[in-house]
Parts: sequence; C-alpha cells; structure tokens
Amino acid sequence: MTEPFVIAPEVEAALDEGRPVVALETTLVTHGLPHPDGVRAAAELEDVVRAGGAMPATIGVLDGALRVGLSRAELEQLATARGVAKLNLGNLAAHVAAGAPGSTTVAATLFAAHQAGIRVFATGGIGGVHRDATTSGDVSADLTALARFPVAVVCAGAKAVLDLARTVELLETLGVPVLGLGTDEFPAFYRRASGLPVDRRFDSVDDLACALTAHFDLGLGTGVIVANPIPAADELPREVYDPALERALADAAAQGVRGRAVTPFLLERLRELTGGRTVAANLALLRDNARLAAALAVALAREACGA
Ligand code: PSU
Ligand code: MN
Repeated sequence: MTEPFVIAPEVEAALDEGRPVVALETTLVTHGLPHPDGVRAAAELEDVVRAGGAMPATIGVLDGALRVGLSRAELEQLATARGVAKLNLGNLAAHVAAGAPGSTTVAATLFAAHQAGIRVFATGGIGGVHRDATTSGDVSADLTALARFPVAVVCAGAKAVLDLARTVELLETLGVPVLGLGTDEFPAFYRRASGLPVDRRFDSVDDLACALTAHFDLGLGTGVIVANPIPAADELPREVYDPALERALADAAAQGVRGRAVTPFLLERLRELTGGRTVAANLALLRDNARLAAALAVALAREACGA
C-alpha cells in the first residue's frame, strides 16, 4: 500500500535543515482559475517563493497520497485530470483511499502544512461565511481548519462573494488573529478595503514575523490570518465589480448551485461578467501573497525574535 502522506524529498530536506518553506494550495489551480491559467499560476507562484528565498511546497492528492511538494509534472497531471475533486477535511481521506486525484482547499492545505511542519501558507482568499448562510448553512471548512492548525495564512482577506462581516466575526469567535500588513482593514480580495477592522496592523515584515513567533511560542494552537491587500494598481474598480457580483449571486441562486460548487461557480461567472478582469486581479494578489509569504518564512527561519 502507498503511504497516504508523502513529503517531497527537497521539501523534507529544507524542513529538516530549518530552511524557510511556504505551502501553496491547489484548489485555486483546478477550481479557482480557468485552465491553463491555473497551472501557469501554480508554477509562477512557486517561482516567486523561490525568488524570495524560500522552498515552495505545493500540496495536492495524487496516486493515493496527500502530497506535500508536487513536481511540475504532477501539477500538470492534477491540472489536466478530469473530474478532479475539491478536497476539504471531510472528503480528503476517501479520495486518498480511492486513488482519485484531488486539489486541496485552504482547509486541507492547512492540515497538510501543519502535519509536515510548515508554518507559512500563501493563497488568494480564504473561504468564509456565505451571504445566504442563514438559510443555506454554507460556512467554509476553511474557518474551522483555521481554528485547528497553527499555520499563518497569507491572503487578500476572504473572497468578496462572501459575507465579510460575518466571516470576520467568526474568525474572532474561533480565536484566529487577523493581522494586517500595511492595512487597518480586512481586505476584500479584489478590493483593498472592506470597512472591517483587522486585530492589529503591522508595517514591517519583521514585526509581523515577531507576532507570529509569539503566537506559535505561546502555543495558542490556532492559525493566523495575515491580511495582505491586493496591490493598489491591480484593484478592481467598484463600478466593475459590484454589478458583476450582484449578477453572479443571482445566477447562482437561480440555478440552485449548492455546496462545494458555489465558490467555483461564482469565480467563473465573475470572470465572464468582467471580461477576465477578476482573473487578472486574482493572479496579481496571488503573486503578492506568495512574495510576502516567502519573506515571512525567511524572517521566521532567522529566529530573530523570541525563543
Ligand atoms: N482563493 C482563490 N481562489 C480559490 C480559492 C481561494 O483565489 O479558488 C479556493 C480555496 O481553495 C478555498 C476555497 O479554500 O476556494 C473555498 O471554498 P468553499 O467556499 O467551498 O469552502
Ligand atoms: Mn461551502
């Protein structure tokens, strides 16, 4: 039988030697971006992490194992396989056992990163509380995973298709700190500001790394949100985004889209409705998050603060 959890040799070596490592997820590759933008983005994010002095560890399920560190060939295989499942903590083990390919969401990637001993993870935006959650009950498994695994998630907030106010409230309930870099506000993915506060603002990577070190050393046990707003030049104008979002949400409701299909449906619909502008913005914020995650991983590996 294949081992169900496999760490790639170069990732394992980096971890053993205490070198900086950044985890990357694969649901954005398979379900968040159109093909072949997804696989291109995955390769590019790895390059950005390496250029920042850290080892990338892209995570996904292939050939009966949850793999930490996919090769380019494996990434290609995952991105082009038919019917790749979107995996969170609930459906992960069954897919591993079945030998079926799957991409990991923030939830499953947090688990794998923690299991491997990786402390920094870059993504686009976390999942959260959906706008119709009171009736649909749709709250992303990302939030409960954030409550369980002590890993820093560098993101541009949560996708603006969500109920951001309730998402921020739930992060607080779960004891997940929201630390802003160069921002007082929780970012809204395609836009820099949401009107919602972060728990604390930092203006340097080193200060932020010290707060992460304190969080880990205290043994608080939860994940941390590192909120990094989309670069100003890449922000989507409100007049483009707002009507597209309204339309996408109405279409999802009219077509009865539910469960794991909701987020990919909304992202794809937004792409169509904005002539691809949401994809360009998504790629820009992903690159910036990968850059910041590498810088944080480097700062943490330096052990400049705390024990
Ligand atoms: N961020 C992106 N694109 C994505 C996602 C995040 O820029 O596709 C994915 C993440 O993998 C996240 C998932 O975990 O969407 C959340 O899905 P849901 O809302 O179904 O929990
Ligand atoms: Mn959901």
